[in-house]
Amino acid sequence: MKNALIFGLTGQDGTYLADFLLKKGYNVFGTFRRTSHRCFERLEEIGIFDDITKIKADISDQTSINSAIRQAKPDEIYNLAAQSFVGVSFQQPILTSDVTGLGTLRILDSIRDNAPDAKFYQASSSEMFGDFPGKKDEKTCFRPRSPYGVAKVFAHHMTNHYKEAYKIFACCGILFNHESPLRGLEFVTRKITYELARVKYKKQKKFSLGNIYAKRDWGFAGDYVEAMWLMLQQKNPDDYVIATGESHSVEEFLTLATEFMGMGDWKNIIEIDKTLLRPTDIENLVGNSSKARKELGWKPKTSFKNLVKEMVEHDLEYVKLRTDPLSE
Ligand code: NAP
Ligand code: F7E
Repeated sequence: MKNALIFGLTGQDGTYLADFLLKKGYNVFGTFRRTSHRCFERLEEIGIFDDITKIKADISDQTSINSAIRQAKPDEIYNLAAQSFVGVSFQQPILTSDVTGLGTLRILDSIRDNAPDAKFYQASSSEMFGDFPGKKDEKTCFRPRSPYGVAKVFAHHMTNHYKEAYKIFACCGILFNHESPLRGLEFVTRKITYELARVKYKKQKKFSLGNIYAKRDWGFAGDYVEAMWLMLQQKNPDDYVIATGESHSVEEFLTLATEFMGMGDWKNIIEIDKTLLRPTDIENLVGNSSKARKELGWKPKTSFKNLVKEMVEHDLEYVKLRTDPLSE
């Protein structure tokens, strides 16, 4: 039985990946941070909490990274841990660089000393491309437009450097936006489905959004974790773009979600709040994942429409059952 170690177990992707690896028969270890409240809601929601060995580690702390790697004795290590919210990276650029950028280097350096034969997956991001025009693939230049994007470019290059210099089997998955019912509440898709459900149940009247004209290539997180695993099963390590190849605006997502909720015109519910606009945003991000489709045999299974529908159905139940409003 193979051992897998996931940094960032408690996040959206960590939860889907843990579930996927358990189904493949892996012994799954995952890290979580010390917090003043429980952080295992997602693992509990999909019923895998008891199946994973949980290790306390923070990727800004080298000692705990080393212990996690020594304890798990991993065949495969997935680095999904990050300060992953682009908006906050403008307010906390130093923390973002430390966690999202240097955190990856700390893990790589620990692998070199403690698990040189482990295969390593790095969660790179389409945010690294910034406003480079057209469909992006593995050869497109990076022109990041946020502290988060800059930190991910650092981590991406550092991963490739360790691969070359120390022969670590390391892959970067350059993933475009991927969403799900387990998406964090501050990301725009989940914010929309969660807040709309609250309006529907009369728990609030309105909510605010920022740049609703921005377009993203939105896939389903459950489909994307399979691509992470496939990269580590190849003969040679390489980097891959993972995307649907379609982009939709925030406004389109909002319109479709409102329809699926069976609600009227969203113009009566939404206010545009200028404080939610970012100092620099990316107007349109769309990826070309031909290489992954050809070499990994991967393709997305969930359409944009079904993704929105699934998130709406989830949040209609989720909000109905909750007595403690999360956004207040
Ligand atoms: P997420 O839901 O925000 O999860 C991030 C994870 O990182 C959480 O488990 C979080 O722990 C953990 N974390 C944060 N700071 C940490 C620290 N200092 N030490 C250890 N762990 C820490 O993000 P996601 O959507 O699952 O994304 C997974 C990875 O893919 C991230 O690296 C993200 O940047 C990258 N990515 C995401 C997308 C996307 O569209 N989802 C696209 C491209 C790349 P807590 O639960 O305690 O906060
Ligand atoms: O924003 C606009 C916002 O925060 C999408 C992360 O997973 O994907 C994600 O980053 C767009 C932006 O995701 C609101 O300005 C409008 O143009 O959902 P988001 P993101 O910034 O694309 C990449 C690939 C990652 O790697 C990241 O980790 O929507 N937008 N109004 C809004 N965004 C938010 N959050 N909230 C709003 O009210």
